Amino acid sequence: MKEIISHFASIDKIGDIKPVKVGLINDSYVVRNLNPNEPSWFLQRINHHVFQNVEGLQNNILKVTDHLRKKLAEAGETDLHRRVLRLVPTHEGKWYYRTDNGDYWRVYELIENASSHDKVTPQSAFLAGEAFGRFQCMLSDLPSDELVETIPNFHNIVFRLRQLKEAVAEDKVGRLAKHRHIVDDLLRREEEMCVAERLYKEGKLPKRINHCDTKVNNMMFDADGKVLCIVDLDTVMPGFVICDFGDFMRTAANTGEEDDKVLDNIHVNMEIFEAYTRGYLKTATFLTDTEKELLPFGAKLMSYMQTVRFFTDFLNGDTYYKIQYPEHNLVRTLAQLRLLEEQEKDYDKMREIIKGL
Ligand code: GN1
Ligand code: MG
Repeated sequence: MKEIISHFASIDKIGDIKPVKVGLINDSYVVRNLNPNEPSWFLQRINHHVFQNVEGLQNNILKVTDHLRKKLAEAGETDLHRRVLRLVPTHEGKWYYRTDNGDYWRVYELIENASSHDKVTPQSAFLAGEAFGRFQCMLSDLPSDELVETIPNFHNIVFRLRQLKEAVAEDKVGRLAKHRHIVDDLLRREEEMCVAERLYKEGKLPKRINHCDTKVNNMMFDADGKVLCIVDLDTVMPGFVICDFGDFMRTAANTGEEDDKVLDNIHVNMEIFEAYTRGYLKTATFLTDTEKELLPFGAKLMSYMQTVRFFTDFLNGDTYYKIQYPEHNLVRTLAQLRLLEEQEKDYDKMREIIKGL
């Protein structure tokens, strides 16, 4: 590890290296800088099976962070090193380092005195809503043809359902028989869930630059509970804003865990839903009426899409998401499906809240 970080930083300054458990895709470490006047580092091994175009991925992140930094500076922000991620180049001036065995690594400056949370209060949900709206606003004039699609069809539910159907047809590891009812449960909702893709084709729903992974813990707060910045920029690419809205609700407005084994823990936290929406509508001033109307649908769509993705991975033998125990992807599937059912029960309430706002 020390050898890897030394391609980015001066070897005589490197202190402790500790793994951190964040996310289901990349491997992350905090590397302490022995020079107390300079920032420490956040080292990541990029999962290049998931992100197959690492060059394109890193270029995206560079463009996005440069753009955000420029916007923040124009708005008079001074604490720039904590308000936006900053990549650290290698000694050769590259934005990633490839080892002889084909692994890819990158380094960010560590954002000090900041933390992310798996649960939020209504107050912090409001601030989070404002922050994600602002994030989309700041990126709205970055030409989207300058970004590559780091994972093609990432939030395209038509594509995700095709992957599910393939997994069902192949049943590679013989896991289908006991769980066929899940396939039925999912496919019964197929037509409804593909409505956004249909509206897009008809020119009624735009794509905008999205974060595409607005999990609640992808946002850093300072010690006073103020939002500092949005992290995990791997999937910033054009998409439907209702998906970013929905992914936050999937993770933050759930009283249970993403992989809760106790399904009765799982309900929609309506207070969080209301608070986030209020914050988001305040800053996301670009939304069309169709987008606003589809926000509660976005919440359902993302729980549905995550159910489809977890279950597809379960059927394929757990090749995509990191798992902690053998049936983890099944447990995740059932928890996300329950969340979807809860959101369906509360759908009219969610729509009322949006109308009221
Ligand atoms: C993955 O690794 P992480 O936690 O940032 C996934 C997201 C899923 C999420 C589910 C590139 O995100 O799309 O919503 O797990 N990222 C990728 O927890 O597939
Ligand atoms: Mg991510």
